[in-house]
Amino acid sequence: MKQRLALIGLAFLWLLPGGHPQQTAEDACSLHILVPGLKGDAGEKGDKGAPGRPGRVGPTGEKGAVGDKGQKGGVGRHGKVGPIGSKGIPCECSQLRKAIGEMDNQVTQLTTELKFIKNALPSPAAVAGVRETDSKIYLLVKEEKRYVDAQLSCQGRGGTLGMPKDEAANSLMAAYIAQAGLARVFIGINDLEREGTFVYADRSPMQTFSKWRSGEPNNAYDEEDCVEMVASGGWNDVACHVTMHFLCEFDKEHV
Ligand code: GN1
Ligand code: CA
Ligand code: CA
Repeated sequence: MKQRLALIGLAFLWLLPGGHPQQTAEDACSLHILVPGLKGDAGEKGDKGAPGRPGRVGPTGEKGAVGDKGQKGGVGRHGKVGPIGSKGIPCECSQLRKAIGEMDNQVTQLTTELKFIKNALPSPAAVAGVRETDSKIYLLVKEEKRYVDAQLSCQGRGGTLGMPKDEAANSLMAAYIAQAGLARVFIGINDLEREGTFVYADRSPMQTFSKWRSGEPNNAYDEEDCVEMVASGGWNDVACHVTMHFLCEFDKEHV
C-alpha cells in the first residue's frame, strides 16, 4: 500500500513544470496515453457538403393592402333540383335532373321556332293550315262525318263546330271553304231540340245575324235539323245523318 502511494506521488512530481524525475521507457509510454498531445496543423479544406434540408415554414406575414375590385363574373349555372316534398315519391334525382335539362332544351328550341313562325313567315295561321281572327281559330277537317260525330270531333280537339255569329266570321269561313276547294261543310247550327228554332252548337240562340240561302231553311223531307255552309257562305238546313267535311272553331283563350 505504501509502495502504491509512493508511485502516484512520483507521477504528480513528474507532471509539475520543471520536474525531471528519472523515468523508464515503460513509464513514458503509459503517461502519453493519459495526456492529450499538442494541437496539430490545420488540415486541407474539405470538399463542399451536400445542400441542407429545407428549413421550417416561417410565421404568417401581415395582411396586405386591399386589391382593386375584380370584374363581374359570368351568369351562374342553374341550381340543383330541390329535394322531393314530404309526400313525394322517391325517385332518382339524377334521372329527373337529366329529364328536366332535356325539357329545358326543348322549350328553348320551341320558343325559338315559334318566334320565327310568328315573326318571319307572312301568315303563320296559313302555314299551320288554319284561319284565325283576334279571338278565334278555325280549322277545316277533311273527314266525312255526321253532324253529331263532327261536333264530337271538334270538341275532342278542344273546340266546337264553327258558329258564324257575324258577317266577318261568316266571310272568313266561306273563303276558307272555297280555298280548300270544298262545296259544303257542316257548321254548328241546328234545330234538333225544337223544329224551326235554330240555335248554335253552344246552345246560344240565333240573334239578328243569319245567312240562309234563298228558300232555306225548308226542313226538306221533314228531316233537316242540321246546317251546312256552302262555299259562297250561304246556309242550308240538311239531314243530320248525311256525312260531310266540317269546320271547327276554337277560342284562343282556351287553347
Ligand atoms: C237542295 O240542290 P241542293 O242540294 O243545294 C234543297 C235543300 C236541301 C238539299 C238536301 C232549293 O239543295 O233545301 O236541304 O237539297 N234546296 C232547295 O240535299 O230546295
Ligand atoms: Ca228542321
Ligand atoms: Ca234545306
